[in-house]
Amino acid sequence: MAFRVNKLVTIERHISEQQELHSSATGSFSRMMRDLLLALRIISREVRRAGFNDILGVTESQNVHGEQVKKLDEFANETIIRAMDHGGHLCAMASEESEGLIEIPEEYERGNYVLLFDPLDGSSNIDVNVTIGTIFSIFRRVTPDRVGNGHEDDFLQPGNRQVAAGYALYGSSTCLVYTTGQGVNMFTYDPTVGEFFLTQENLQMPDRHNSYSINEGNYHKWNDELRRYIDFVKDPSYGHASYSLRYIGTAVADIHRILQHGGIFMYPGDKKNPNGKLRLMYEINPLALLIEQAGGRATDGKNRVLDLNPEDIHQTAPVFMGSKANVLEAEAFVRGEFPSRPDN
Ligand code: P6P
Repeated sequence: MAFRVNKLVTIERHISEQQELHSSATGSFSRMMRDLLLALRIISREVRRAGFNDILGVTESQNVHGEQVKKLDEFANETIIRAMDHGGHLCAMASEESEGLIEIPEEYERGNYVLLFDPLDGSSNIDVNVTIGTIFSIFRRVTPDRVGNGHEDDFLQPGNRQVAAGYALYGSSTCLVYTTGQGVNMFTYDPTVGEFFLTQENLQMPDRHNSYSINEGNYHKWNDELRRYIDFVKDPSYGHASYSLRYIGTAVADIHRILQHGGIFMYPGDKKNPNGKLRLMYEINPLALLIEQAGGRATDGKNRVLDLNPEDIHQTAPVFMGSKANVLEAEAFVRGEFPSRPDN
């Protein structure tokens, strides 16, 4: 479990202390995180005010996936771009809401990192006041010139090469959870002082928990192996307590619960969408890095998702992630290995 923190540590101080641990650090990453935090504070404010603003509801535009773009999506997208495009840390950005790469305006310096983000995950929940979040993923650029604009090659890297990943969650409070590969830390936002305070250090999830998170409405589209797993978790005659179903419809919120309490989240492939629905680069990869850093497991039902070599920035992938024992159990079903009921 995570260590609850009493000392008052702001995220800025935590980032600078982390930077001091790496003698080669130039401070560029710290300054990039500072700029991102500004965007997240502004998005959090707008989310909290959305009920009173006229930014609820939809715009007339659609994103690359044909999904109606809601006004808060657009606001979050623009806020991140405006906060991040001039700091000199990035050579390009990619967003769920933008089909192509987002270039750094020519008047600004380019840097050695690329940022991918889902500005507002859980769009379908915006108008019904259910938790939504912002997910981000950061890679070091790989293109040889390292001075010009970023290229698609800088983005199409396996998730195991992320230098940082995290999310902001706009729930009963706003929190930030992120990792740079040295464990998972959580910060809770106090809007009265405008600071994110460290609330959980080196978060480690339980190895197993009897809860599962999946859209059961897709049951008819799944293959028999997956159906048998879902039937199994609900059937105590196999000798386990029946599982609870928890599904918010905002992946980052479901994963936040799993990081704290354990369990398994699944968005599998099905007959209609064999590659699932969640996007590999800016939803699955960052969440999978956090899950692994917190002691969990994240696969596509067979292969570690962080080892998948992407071919397109917006590609989707099936995903099973959460407590290690739960994910391994689900993978056994996917392989066609079914347990027998204990002798009564
Ligand atoms: P469904 C939100 O739009 C999202 O991308 C994820 O955050 C969420 O887990 C999933 O879609 C919900 O999809 O098909 O269950 O409504």
